[in-house]
Amino acid sequence: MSKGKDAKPHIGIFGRRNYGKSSLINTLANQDIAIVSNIAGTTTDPVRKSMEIAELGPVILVDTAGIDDDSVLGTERIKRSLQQISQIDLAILVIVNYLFASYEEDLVELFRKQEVPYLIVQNKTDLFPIDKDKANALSARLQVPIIHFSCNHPQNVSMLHQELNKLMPRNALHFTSIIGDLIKKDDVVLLVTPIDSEAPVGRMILPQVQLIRDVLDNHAVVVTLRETELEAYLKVMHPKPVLVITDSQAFEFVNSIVPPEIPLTGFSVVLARQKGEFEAYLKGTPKLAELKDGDRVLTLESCTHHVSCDDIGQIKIPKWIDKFTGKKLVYEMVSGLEQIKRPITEYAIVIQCGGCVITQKQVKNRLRPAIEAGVPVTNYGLAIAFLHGIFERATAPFKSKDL
Ligand SMILES: Nc1nc2c(ncn2[C@@H]2O[C@H](COP(=O)(O)OP(=O)(O)OP(=O)(O)O)[C@@H](O)[C@H]2O)c(=O)[nH]1
Ligand code: SF4
Ligand SMILES: [Mg+2]
Repeated sequence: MSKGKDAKPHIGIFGRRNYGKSSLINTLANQDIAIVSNIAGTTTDPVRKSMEIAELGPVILVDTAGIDDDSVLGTERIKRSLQQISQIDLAILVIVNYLFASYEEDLVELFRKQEVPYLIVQNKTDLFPIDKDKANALSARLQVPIIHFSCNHPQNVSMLHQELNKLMPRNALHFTSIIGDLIKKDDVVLLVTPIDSEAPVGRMILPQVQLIRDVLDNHAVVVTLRETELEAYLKVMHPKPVLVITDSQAFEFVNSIVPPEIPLTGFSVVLARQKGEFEAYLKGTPKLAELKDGDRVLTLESCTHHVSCDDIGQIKIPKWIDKFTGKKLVYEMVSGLEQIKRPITEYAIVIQCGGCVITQKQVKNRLRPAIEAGVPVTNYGLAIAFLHGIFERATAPFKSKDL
């Protein structure tokens, strides 16, 4: 089953300048898609290439700028290369002639910290002799595979494919069902999708499409309607839905119509469970009620170009929080991978968007500093549910389940 475009597994390639990182991408893709030259520093910024790799299927390879001890690259560029580590599911570290010094040690330390599995490609073996003892010692010390390779004579490419396949975390590779544990074959799920001035013209938004597909994948039935048709249809609907999922913005209204015996939740609550730190959200969300005057609220949006969350994070959620708490709060928003302006402990709560265009791992890494520092975290869907007094109802369908 394939995932959305940006949710494909990401493999990052790291290593010193001129070591053949871009050449390796071309070899893996079996075509010239990355620029290669014998001038050190050819790749200047991280570049993402979408491709099919034997064994793994569609992946995104991230080519990074080589950084090394003599690097003349600016610190910004180095930072951008290292930032990629939080975005990937698997790393390839390219070395040449077994040089493994502080630059490589620092990189593998970052891989370890961010729980990114990696392997080592010892490249340019056509120029430098293979030393099995050195390779075995390094592999044993780091507990990772080392593949002897030459981009000029890539006989070992299928071995590399196999190792990548072995190391790739299964959850990055396989799409897990969003609500498969809540429904069974032939169940009916009712989706409420308001079509207002904010709805994109002529299409459904990604979370709605993902859920429709998920219900169908589970051989269940999905009925989709607007909130305007909900009341009349529910009266005649037979069999009744096992679950109603509504757009979070229509939550209050839908909550007033769907009888209490029918489980009700929101698209963003469902997606928070699939992609995010759901347990931490369940604990963190009620902290919204404890905000005090002067507290800082940090909102994290994962798109740089706001695709479908235009003013939810910037205007609506702050307005609802102000109304709910009656406090004077300071709101800050960070988009994409932008740096968070202050130390994370200066924020009273962190609100993450639905993260619909990024991977689970990327959401987790984005929230890790806050969770490690004990700063409460929540997300759009759960915060909206809480601020509208329906948090309990919206999360109840999942509380009886193993999270
Ligand atoms: N002989 C030999 N040359 C190689 C091999 N792999 C890459 N090269 C050459 O090494 C040079 C650098 O290759 P790139 O792929 O541009 O290296 P890079 O690591 O992407 O370098 P930066 O982008 O500068 O960080 C080019 O001239 C390649 O043709 C190899 O296995 N053997
Ligand atoms: S939920 Fe996040 S990732 Fe999805 S459209 Fe909104 S800002 Fe972008
Ligand atoms: Mg390069």
